[in-house]
Amino acid sequence: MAAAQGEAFVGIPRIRYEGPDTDSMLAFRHYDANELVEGKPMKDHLRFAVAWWHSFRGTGSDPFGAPTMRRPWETKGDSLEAALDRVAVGFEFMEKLGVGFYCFHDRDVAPEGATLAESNRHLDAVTARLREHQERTGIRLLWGTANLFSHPRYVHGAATSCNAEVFAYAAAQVKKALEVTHALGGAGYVFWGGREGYQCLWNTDMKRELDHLARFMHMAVDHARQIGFTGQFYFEPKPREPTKHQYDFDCATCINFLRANGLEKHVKMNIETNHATLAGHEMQHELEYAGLQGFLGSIDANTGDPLVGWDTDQFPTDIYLTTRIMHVILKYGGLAPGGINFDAKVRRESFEPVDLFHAHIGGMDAFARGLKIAAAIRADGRLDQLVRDRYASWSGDLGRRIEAGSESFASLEQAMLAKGDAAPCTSGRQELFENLVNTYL
Ligand code: XUL
Ligand code: CO
Repeated sequence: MAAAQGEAFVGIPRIRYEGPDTDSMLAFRHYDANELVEGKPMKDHLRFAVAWWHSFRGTGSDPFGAPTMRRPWETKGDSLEAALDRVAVGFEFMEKLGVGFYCFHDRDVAPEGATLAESNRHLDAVTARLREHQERTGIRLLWGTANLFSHPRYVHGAATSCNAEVFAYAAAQVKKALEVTHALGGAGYVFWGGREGYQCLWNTDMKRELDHLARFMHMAVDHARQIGFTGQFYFEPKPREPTKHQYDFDCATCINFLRANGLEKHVKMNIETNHATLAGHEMQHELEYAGLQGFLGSIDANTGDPLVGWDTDQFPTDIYLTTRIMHVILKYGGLAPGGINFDAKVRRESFEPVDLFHAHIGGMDAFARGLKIAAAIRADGRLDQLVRDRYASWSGDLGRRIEAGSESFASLEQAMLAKGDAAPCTSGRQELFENLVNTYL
């Protein structure tokens, strides 16, 4: 195949659904964008997004080694010109992959300048370019965010810095990031803690830092209202890394923070698999917890390595994991306006451009299978019925009265004194439940 002018991913075709029997490794076996599941096209259930930072800025460097990625189009360093050229590369990738969305931090798409004003000019120039490509391709921005953690000014955090001018700078940066997200028609805006946390409690005024974080988020919400941005705000939990303790530890911590500070109407959760496991939770737990509280917003899809204790941000290929995720998402009515952002990076050993395709195809197929399996579990209804059976006593007289609030300790004491003991419990049948789930895989 002849390379189109300026083509970056030479020789890679548009990735198509070819079904499970295809021999091609550059095809979808399970993700068929328009196939209906529970009456809705797969693309609308899954709303896949590519993370600009990992896919187009990831270098493959790690704490022990230099960059490894071979990216033939990266010839102009971290300049504005390079950032502008990279937009075409990113959109070529997303068009060939067939995803509908992308996500970025301000500093992924445009380089930091010598001053805030210069950084803003860079961002404006790249935004114009992004907009052209969005219009050309129909690919949309799922969410934008600001990088408030890489620059040395953010050494002590941004909104929770001990330095008030750093707070002010971060506010200016988020103001601009919101405006750019709005200009690009972004469906959301994410707050991830970055360095909002602490390394040592002896030098930390936690109350003050948390108050500042809340003030910061209120200012963001106010500014969004002023500029007419109606996208969804998200808070992304992560328990640690880079700080020893991040204030956005897990969903329960974040939701408490939002409620305690009057932000609950404005902000939902953006839940990342590897962050959930770092917090000692399963992803299913985090989704379920956010869902039952009405805070399920969007997800950052990736996975960790059970033998490596940090945020390895690997592409998810485990169908059991994606089944669990999609089962909760279907239960709570879907993610829109959120979606599934692959906050994942190819391994530093996978340094060729084609590896970016293998990684995303694998993740998309894993989620497509998870979606179909979860829908089959729901259509069959046996799992739900078993759960309902387990709680059957709560549909009896006594259970209903307790749930309705018409019993008290005194009335329950009377009932149990009269009976002498509670009815015997039935088996939890965990193994049966687990075996049943495996029958759909
Ligand atoms: C970091 C992380 C971030 C957020 C956006 O672990 O997940 O990339 O998703 O700032
Ligand atoms: Co993330």
